[in-house]
Amino acid sequence: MQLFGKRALLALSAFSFGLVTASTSWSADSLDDVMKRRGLTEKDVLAAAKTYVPTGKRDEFLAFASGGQSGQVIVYGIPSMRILKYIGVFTPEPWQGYGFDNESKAVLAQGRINGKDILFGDTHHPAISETNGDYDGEYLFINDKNNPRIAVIDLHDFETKQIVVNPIMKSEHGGAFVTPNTDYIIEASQYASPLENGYVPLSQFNEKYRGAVTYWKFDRKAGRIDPKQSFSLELPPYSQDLSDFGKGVSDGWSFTNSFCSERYVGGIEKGRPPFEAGCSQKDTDFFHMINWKKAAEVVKAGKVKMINDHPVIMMDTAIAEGILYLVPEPKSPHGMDVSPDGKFMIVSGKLDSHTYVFSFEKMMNLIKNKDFAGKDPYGVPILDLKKSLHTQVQVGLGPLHTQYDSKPCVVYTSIYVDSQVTKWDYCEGKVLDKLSIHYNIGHLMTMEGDSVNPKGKYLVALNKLAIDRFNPVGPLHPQNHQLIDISGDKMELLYDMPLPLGEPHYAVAIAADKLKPIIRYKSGWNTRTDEVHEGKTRPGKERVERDGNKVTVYGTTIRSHITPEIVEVQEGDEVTFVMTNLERAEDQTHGFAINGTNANLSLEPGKTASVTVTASRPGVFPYYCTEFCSALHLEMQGYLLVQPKGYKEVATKGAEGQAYTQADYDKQFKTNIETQGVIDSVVGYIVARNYQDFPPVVSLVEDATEQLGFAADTRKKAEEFAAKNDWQNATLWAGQWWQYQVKAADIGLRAKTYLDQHGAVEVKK
Ligand code: CUK
Ligand code: CUA
Repeated sequence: MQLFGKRALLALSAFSFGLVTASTSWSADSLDDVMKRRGLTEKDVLAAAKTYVPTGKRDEFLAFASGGQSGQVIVYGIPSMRILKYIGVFTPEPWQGYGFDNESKAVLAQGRINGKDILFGDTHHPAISETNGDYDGEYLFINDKNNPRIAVIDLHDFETKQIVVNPIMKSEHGGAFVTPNTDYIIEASQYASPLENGYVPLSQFNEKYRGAVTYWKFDRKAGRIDPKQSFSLELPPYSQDLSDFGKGVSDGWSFTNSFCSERYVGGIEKGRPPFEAGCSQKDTDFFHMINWKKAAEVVKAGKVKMINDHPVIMMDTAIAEGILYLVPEPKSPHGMDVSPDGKFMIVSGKLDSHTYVFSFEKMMNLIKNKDFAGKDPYGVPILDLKKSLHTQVQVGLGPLHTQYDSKPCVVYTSIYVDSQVTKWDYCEGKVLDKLSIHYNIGHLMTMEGDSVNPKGKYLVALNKLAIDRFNPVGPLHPQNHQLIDISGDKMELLYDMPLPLGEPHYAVAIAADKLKPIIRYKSGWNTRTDEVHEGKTRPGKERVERDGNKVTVYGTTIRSHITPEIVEVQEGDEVTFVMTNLERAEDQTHGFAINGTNANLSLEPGKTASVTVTASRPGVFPYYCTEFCSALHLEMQGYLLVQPKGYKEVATKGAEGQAYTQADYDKQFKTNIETQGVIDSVVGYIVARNYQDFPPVVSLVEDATEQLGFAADTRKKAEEFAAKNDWQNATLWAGQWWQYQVKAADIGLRAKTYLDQHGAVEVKK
């Protein structure tokens, strides 16, 4: 404490004597020197200049990538490719306390299947909520392929709020994609299975196995999916794949492609050819064209079968009502991307070198005229491929996904086998440019590229393999996201970003200025239900309540102490800590962890979170704050003491360390008075400038003022004890008073630095 005290005072006095000034010197290296030394070409330097975002500056776009097998979402900036956040979604994420506090455990518990916790997810397709087909930056949805589920993430705080489990699917892939006003989120099955739960032999595949598509109703006001208003359509047992919603002229329709329309059931272990052979025999598969608006009316009219308590429109109803059609598409297709105006649907065949552009107008005419090429085995009308096509373009071997540019008719398709991105014109049907990537691209993403208003500028190639791009880290390589400049005629590769969390499939990117996340919660907030937490605790109201063997600790955290600091319980008690972070200052998060348990909270400013532990064995269990939140962070500690059953207190001597005298008190008092002088000079420096023009400084000043208020309160306590000649308590409270002063000074210096760096000017009084 003394050492820090001297250092802090030194820093403070250095400031007050004007010795601390912003550094103006710059490295003596010239750009040429650096290029030579690091072996950089002019092209490298240009690419660097296009991606580099200097300290303090921000990115133009934010990307949300699926985290693949990690079950999370990865957030990064474009063009810098700096990772900003991993959002815990289907999998516990310790830093955020996700899956460790009771509130987020309740969210993960929504994702239980047959009562079982599922602790991973295979996330594929994130979707940002839309208003009139434009990204609105309010919500993000993402699917889990392995255990058919959709999660809702609120982009006001980047937290997962809800997980819904698909009631009829056993596997999925074609989600999450949203309607132009986010009325519905689509989820399409992948591997056909019986819609009911239970065993059905594969010999009954054609009759009993089914695909399906679910339309999840999104309640925008509640910010949650409403499962009661959601419904599904029964589909043939083709392996449904990607989906997209129509927009503009095609609003009201959705499109879902499929592979293995051969309905092969495998059996390699019996000497039969594997799935990959049986599922790629035919030249074409089918995409499903579904009138979801009409389907919603059919559900309202009650023409559904309840399966697992969930309304399903069966195929014969869908056929009779004219809401389901099939369109042949290149075999083993991937990608289903509707153009910004909704007039075209682009599909690629993984085993074809062509990409097919379907015309919504042509298909609607065929439907209107009942001009069908035939029916599938389930009676679903099939449209003629040639009559549905606008054009067909040879783009390369193994085309997958397509994204739209801001320039009319321009699109980019990922070419998996050739490891390329092909830029082409879907109106004219011609290739414009090709760029090699490293290696084996899956999805690709342009800025707001699946909205009605793509922004162009950048493209990210989400590559499946990295091979030799990065320093080797063992056989499991990171993924490689490559940033490509698409502002000119020729695509230019700018940057390789390794992503080491899982295999992202799709990603979406939104203009950063559309996102308006909060920086603190309303005080005492349950961030998972978005309500005031029932255990919200105000300063001074911290307490421990007991009800039988249930003990509830209503605690708070603030720099730099946890209240209470000592919690004594008996062996066998069930102890719940409900902790409220009292901070209002930006980024002043505290953690809370208890030895020997999984208790691990992240308490962002204003948040209340709880955790329950069972005191199953007697002992001493230190708890502490896990975030380095302040100079006395290490002292942000406490003890959970679990007494053995039947324990009787015995009096002991010399319980704790040091005894203090009047001289100690006087010394501390003098230090504090001197420190106050220094603080006053910092305050003087700030208020002499136009600090009110800088909102971050205004909130720092508020925070410092609060700390000084605490300092004044503790000074009073110190003086009261001094008046009673209780030098022990007087000295310790004087020490606490000084702690608040140091915090205020720390904040003051941060404000001063900010003002210096942002060109604040002196104001004349
Ligand atoms: S999928 Cu993985 S590359 Cu799930 Cu959209 Cu195409
Ligand atoms: Cu709070 Cu460390």
